[in-house]
Amino acid sequence: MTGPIRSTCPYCGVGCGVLVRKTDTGVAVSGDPDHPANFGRLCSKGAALAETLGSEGRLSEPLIAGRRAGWDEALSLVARRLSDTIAAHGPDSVAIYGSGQMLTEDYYAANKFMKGFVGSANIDTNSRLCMASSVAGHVRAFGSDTVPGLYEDLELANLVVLVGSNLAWCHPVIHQRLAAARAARPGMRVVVIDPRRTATCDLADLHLPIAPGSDAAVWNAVLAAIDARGLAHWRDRLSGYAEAVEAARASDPAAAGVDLSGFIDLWCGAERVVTVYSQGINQSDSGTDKVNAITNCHLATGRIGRPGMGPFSITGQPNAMGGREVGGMANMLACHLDIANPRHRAAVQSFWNSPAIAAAPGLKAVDLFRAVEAGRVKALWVIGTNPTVSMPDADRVARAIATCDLVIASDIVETGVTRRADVVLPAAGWGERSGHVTNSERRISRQQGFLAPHGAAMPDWKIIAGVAQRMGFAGFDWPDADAVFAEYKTLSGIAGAQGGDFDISALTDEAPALWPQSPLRRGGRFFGDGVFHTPDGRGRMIAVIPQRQEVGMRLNTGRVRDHWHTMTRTGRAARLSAHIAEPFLEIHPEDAARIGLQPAMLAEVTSPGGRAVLRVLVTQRVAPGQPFAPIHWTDRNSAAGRVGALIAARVDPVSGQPALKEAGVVIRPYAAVWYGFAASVAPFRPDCDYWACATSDTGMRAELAGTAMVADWPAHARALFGLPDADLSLLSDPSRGTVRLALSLGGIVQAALFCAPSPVALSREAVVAMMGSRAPQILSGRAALDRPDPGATVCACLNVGVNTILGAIRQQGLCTTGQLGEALGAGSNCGSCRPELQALIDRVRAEPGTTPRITAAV
Ligand SMILES: Nc1nc2c(c(=O)[nH]1)N[C@H]1C(S)=C(S)[C@@H](COP(=O)(O)OP(=O)(O)OC[C@H]3O[C@@H](n4cnc5c(=O)[nH]c(N)nc54)[C@H](O)[C@@H]3O)O[C@H]1N2
Ligand SMILES: Nc1nc2c(c(=O)[nH]1)N[C@H]1C(S)=C(S)[C@@H](COP(=O)(O)OP(=O)(O)OC[C@H]3O[C@@H](n4cnc5c(=O)[nH]c(N)nc54)[C@H](O)[C@@H]3O)O[C@H]1N2
Ligand code: SF4
Ligand SMILES: [Mo]
Repeated sequence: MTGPIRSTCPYCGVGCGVLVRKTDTGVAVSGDPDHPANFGRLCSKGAALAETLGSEGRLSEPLIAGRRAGWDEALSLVARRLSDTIAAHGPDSVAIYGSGQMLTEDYYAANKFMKGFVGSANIDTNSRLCMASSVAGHVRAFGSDTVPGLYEDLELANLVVLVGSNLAWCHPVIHQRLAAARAARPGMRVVVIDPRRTATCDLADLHLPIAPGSDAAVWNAVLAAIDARGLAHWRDRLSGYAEAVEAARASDPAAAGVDLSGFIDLWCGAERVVTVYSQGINQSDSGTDKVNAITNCHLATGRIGRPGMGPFSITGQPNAMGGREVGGMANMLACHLDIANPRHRAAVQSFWNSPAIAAAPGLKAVDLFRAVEAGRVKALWVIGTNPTVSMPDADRVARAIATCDLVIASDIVETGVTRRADVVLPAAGWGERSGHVTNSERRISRQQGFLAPHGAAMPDWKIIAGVAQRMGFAGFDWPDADAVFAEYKTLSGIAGAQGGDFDISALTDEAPALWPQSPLRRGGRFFGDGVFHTPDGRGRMIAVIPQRQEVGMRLNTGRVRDHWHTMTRTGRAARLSAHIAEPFLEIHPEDAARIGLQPAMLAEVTSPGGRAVLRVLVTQRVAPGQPFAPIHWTDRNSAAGRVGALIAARVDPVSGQPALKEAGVVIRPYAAVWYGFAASVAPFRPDCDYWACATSDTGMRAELAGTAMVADWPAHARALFGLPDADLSLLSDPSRGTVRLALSLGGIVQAALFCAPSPVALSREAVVAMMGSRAPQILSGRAALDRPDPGATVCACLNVGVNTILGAIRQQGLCTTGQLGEALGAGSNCGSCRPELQALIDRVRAEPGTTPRITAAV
């Protein structure tokens, strides 16, 4: 490798450019200063990319019924069985369930394969769980799935509203750009609308902790005010204005549960306003209506498609947008063409020269897995996603997959799907293959390979093409990924000629470029001229009737800062697990008291669909009745951390997107009689009732608990760590019921276990640091364990813990994140933790004289 390779981060939809350099020990990843999404910035996840590339746990060869096979055998088998299934049961008995993390080339190949050659639109993706309501809302309002604005609009706005978006943790580089813009223009205002107080609120002038699900009532109240105050300057250019306003007037703003008047004044008073929204809006059984309640306000005022203005659906996955462009979902064709339009279908079929073209939308994710369960879909190919964790009603989905006649799984590691698959196909991961992604602002960038694929792994497009060719389909003999992209560009030109907005036929160089890139138009914003892609060219207002919200214990779910979904990649980096190492339940003190939950105890959460056991975090950040749990834990790293099992599969009737932000649950204390903490130099798999594992700097660490007493701790530990012959050091205190033990080989500590009848309080960092060292003191506790506990990591880059930070703030009287950076380094690298640092500063300021010992950073 000469000079750095330019690529794109594989995590969130911000789409940051990265530079990859070879080093003596591997590779180093840094932000690309020339990339217009991030201008050199990275968040903690992007900054740790180099640590996630290891080969441990990677799938290296195709597997047929668990047996290693060559590519030709595996692809031929898949081709034969798919052909047989289609011959016996028709095209709709086959389905692909893919991912917004597939590259555009992969998506293009999969879509062409299914819709053009298998002849079924049964190809849906995890974008159904993510962006479907935004897509449907865009199509209703604009006549096309077009994001009107650009990232720069957030910087140019006078008011930025973040609705159902935890930007600080989920799109950290945009958060940083917004924070910098606000610091430069103190007049700028930021409002956060989220029932939960998140890290994003540090930037907010106003946080509206609305009643969950009440967003439509909020935006209807804004629309009614827009109308009443004479601000609907575009009303004559729109259709449906009167009906939308009538519905808005009829809806009850009190449903929001908070006073909206200040917010309404701010919104009405700011010509330059951007409303950013994400899963708090989309993941709802009325998500499409909520999207349109927002677009209504921007359309009515004409605040769209001009600098500093517009509704902004921010995408989650690195190529969620690319998938929408390619037509990677069951109700789309390709290049924003319409599956219901015969002219569009004919154009695509003739370009593909294909024997068939799907004539009707296929099954959307929830229905797709129901059809698998019912045996109507007999062959399922899952690519780059793990529905046994991320789908609602996840246990039911796992059972459906287990009963399916033919399951094919393409992944980079073992997952809940690969374990149930008949054929496992090892995919080349990030850094091992090249192709394109499109970020939230429609910017197309390249992911560039710089490593040889692991083992026999191949890029997804090539795997799909290999199956297609073996089924006798013509048009899949691309020599490389560039050839796939070139074909796609040509098709987009045909779409453009049909009047579509998505045309990249004139995209020439590899620099990150905003679409469209057509002979007529390059990049820019959409709809600032008031002309839309609807048949009459008018923007459409939608009358929104807010749905009534159910009351009761409502579990909210979402993300944490340093993990990505099911953790197959971020889980490999110790420093990313140091921030939060265990699945948790945030719960309000009143709920905790009523249920009988103390901080750091375990809670058992049940719903009709499933069960989870989570660490209790008592906090006022959530309201009573609205506990929150993260989505990242699977059965690989926890005994019962999969919250997807708790969620009922209720969907939005328009978009088919499930309501993943709410599950009716029952919470009780988990009947643990002992709690433990374990660390080891080698991986181990606990088999006690409760456990949660994480990668550590020195190996592995785990939180444990059991519902029955253990008679012989040394024997238990030897079995747990697989160290039957190690030297044992044991310190037990029968009066307190505590046990501390270490296992060493040749004087080197291999593993340690600490147990107590209540949650174990000791410095995890100190125990972890002792693994692999000569530490005769490990059990005495005095030497290192009772050293000041740095606490859970807040700054992942420089490994600074929460207690260290609080100590410095108090003792040195620090008041700004900049001062903390100078004193401790914290927050001075990627900056992802600055919102938390600011929150800690605010906390110390608000509670003079108190010095609580804090062991969790969230
Ligand atoms: N660190 C990290 N970043 C990620 C990801 C990750 O896994 N980890 N995943 C990426 C992906 S694919 C996605 S889709 C995005 C998601 O990005 P976000 O949508 O920002 O993240 P979430 O945490 O899912 O949910 C956002 C917020 O919605 C709030 N919410 C819940 N119910 C309601 C409601 O009724 N109304 C309102 N207004 N808010 C509500 C929740 O409290 C939560 O704070 O993140 C992307 N970025
Ligand atoms: N309760 C609840 N559930 C949710 C959400 C929520 O907020 N709450 N959010 C939903 C949202 S928005 C999303 S996007 C989903 C995400 O959920 P998933 O898509 O299930 O999660 P990931 O862990 O991103 O799955 C990606 C898989 O692809 C594999 N992989 C990585 N690189 C490659 C590659 O190059 N090729 C192939 N073939 N495989 C690869 C990874 O190992 C991993 O197994 O979760 C959804 N589920
Ligand atoms: S914000 Fe972080 S996770 Fe998202 S693309 Fe940038 S570096 Fe990657
Ligand atoms: Mo997502």
